[in-house]
Amino acid sequence: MSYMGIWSLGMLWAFSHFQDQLTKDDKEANRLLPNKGDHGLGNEKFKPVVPWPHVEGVEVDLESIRRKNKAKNELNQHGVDNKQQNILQRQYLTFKPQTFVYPDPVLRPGVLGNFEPKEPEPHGVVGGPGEEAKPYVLGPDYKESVQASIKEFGFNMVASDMISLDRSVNDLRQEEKLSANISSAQGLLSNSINDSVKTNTIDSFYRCKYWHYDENLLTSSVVIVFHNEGWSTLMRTVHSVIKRTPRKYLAEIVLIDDFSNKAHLQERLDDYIKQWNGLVKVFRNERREGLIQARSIGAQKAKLGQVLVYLDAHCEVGINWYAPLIAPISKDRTTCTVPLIDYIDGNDYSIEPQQGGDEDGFARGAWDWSLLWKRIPLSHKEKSKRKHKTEPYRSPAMAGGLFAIERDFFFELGLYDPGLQIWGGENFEISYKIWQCGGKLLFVPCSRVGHIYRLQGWQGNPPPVYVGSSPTLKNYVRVVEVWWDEYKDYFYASRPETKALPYGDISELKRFREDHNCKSFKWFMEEIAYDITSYYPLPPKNVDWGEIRGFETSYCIDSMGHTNGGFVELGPCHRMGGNQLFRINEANQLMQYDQCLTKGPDGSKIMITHCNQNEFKEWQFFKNLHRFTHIPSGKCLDRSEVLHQVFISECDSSKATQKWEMNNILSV
Ligand SMILES: [Mn+2]
Repeated sequence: MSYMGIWSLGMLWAFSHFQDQLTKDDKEANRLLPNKGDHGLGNEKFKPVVPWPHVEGVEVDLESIRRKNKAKNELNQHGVDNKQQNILQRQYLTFKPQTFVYPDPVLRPGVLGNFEPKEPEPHGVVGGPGEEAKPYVLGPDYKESVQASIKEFGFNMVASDMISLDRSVNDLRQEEKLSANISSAQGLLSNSINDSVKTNTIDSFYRCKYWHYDENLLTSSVVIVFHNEGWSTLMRTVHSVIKRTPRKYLAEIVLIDDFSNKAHLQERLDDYIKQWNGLVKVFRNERREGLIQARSIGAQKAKLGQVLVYLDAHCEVGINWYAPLIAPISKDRTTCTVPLIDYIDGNDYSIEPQQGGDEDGFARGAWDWSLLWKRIPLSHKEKSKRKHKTEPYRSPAMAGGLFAIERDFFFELGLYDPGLQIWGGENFEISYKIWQCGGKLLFVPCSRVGHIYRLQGWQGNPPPVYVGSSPTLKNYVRVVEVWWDEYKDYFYASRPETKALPYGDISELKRFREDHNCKSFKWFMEEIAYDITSYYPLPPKNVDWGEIRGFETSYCIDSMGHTNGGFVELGPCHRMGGNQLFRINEANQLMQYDQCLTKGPDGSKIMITHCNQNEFKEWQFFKNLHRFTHIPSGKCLDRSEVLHQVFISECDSSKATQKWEMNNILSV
């Protein structure tokens, strides 16, 4: 495997796309790849394209920035009457100002962008499996080993191991038809309008590949966190970055091993990365820190690049992914960017755009009120802000695994909340922090990165023992307590069981919000996340919630994990919440997560099904009578203790099976 990797890497550099942009020194350096024994690529030689403070690894002194800016803020307060203006100014003073001037990218229709490969990219192995991201399907002989690898790693590692680490990929980037309207606007953008008029007749589509970017882009450290990752999917991530990133911008690739215990991630990995002469580094955590804190550790370790680019450990970057992703950050250091994330099939390794979004497949990152990640179609408001479909657009939130942020800015933001554990909620924390404290979060259509989604049947990675119960729920509570202001009630309405969770000390984070004059969540919901409530309306208040127990029995209503039309049943009460946790709200919905209870097709048995805000408003709970009434039928909630069924029947106050109690259950 490693032989194949090295050989194909050599092929790659023979075809280097960027040769005409590179200086003589760079060409020399490239020829040294791979592993010619020279240290031409050593860290000490890496020079940023744009001089920048802190690139040599001096940590940003947050406290002194705060002190300095506080003094400035106080100065500013004198004599300024307009309060709004004052707040705005104070806010932006809390971060280091942008000093570097970076020109806007220019679209020249028909003129190949300056960062584009001049010819189709070479195959890793000519005609090999999975080249051009064509599906690679294994025969039935492999069934057992494939299943075993999915269980262990979440992907079909058997197929992955057969595909070149340097394979070519398909180009999924957007194109758009040239309209008269856009054509005239184009004159404003392009210096070489004559060129574009001439070439329009040849190629009537705008494409990502016609964008031209100033070459004074910031440099990057690519940070990849992994825990017990499969070999070839991890290394294909690294290979793809090296293959498709212009060398002069790639300061280093920093691998953070979050306490893996698989043999292939030890010496074999150390040996393998030697071929890149220090360009690729591995740091190992001494205990399992979890994805979130391991990313913060990655920020500390990656000191060479001006920008930190975070990638999941099972990705492949797309053609010319770098310049479009980094240009907005070079322009404005408080901008954080996210590539469009494509779907790599974990079975056959084909790559397609993600489903969903608008007619172009564009989506904004969002959440529902229980803080689950959602994608919603790009709004008209955002569309109207752009001249071209291929321009970056604003998103309220990111998915979390893939993003780019200026290193110093990330430190100024305090990295991730150190109280967040393992997994979950950190994507919202960073998104809210960026937006509410004066930064921007952009999705970049012309920067594409494929991500392999875990397949069903993966055994997963259990959290380490030292982490207490419900780390993800605690993270959610920290995030809403710090950032959501009065909106946090909507979270607790959706997840009442989290009300008593001990979420730890958040005073530091509250202080951060204050020191940086961060805006309210209400401002954020109105100005940036204005479209979320039309997809996920604010939930009504709860009337009651908890387990629904047969009165004075040990049996509770249990969804059995059924959703979308399954039946609920009666099961022994376990007081763990989950499938036995329900809530009844002021809109008369009896719910579990985003599902409602209603009567089934036979008019009697109770089923559970997905519901919107105005659906299945059917229930009333009379606490003193121990009775649930089904309003449309006038019947009462009933149960059969023998068959464990739950249904509605004619109300009869003498029937014990129609008596219920609802007891709160708090997560611990
Ligand atoms: Mn992932």
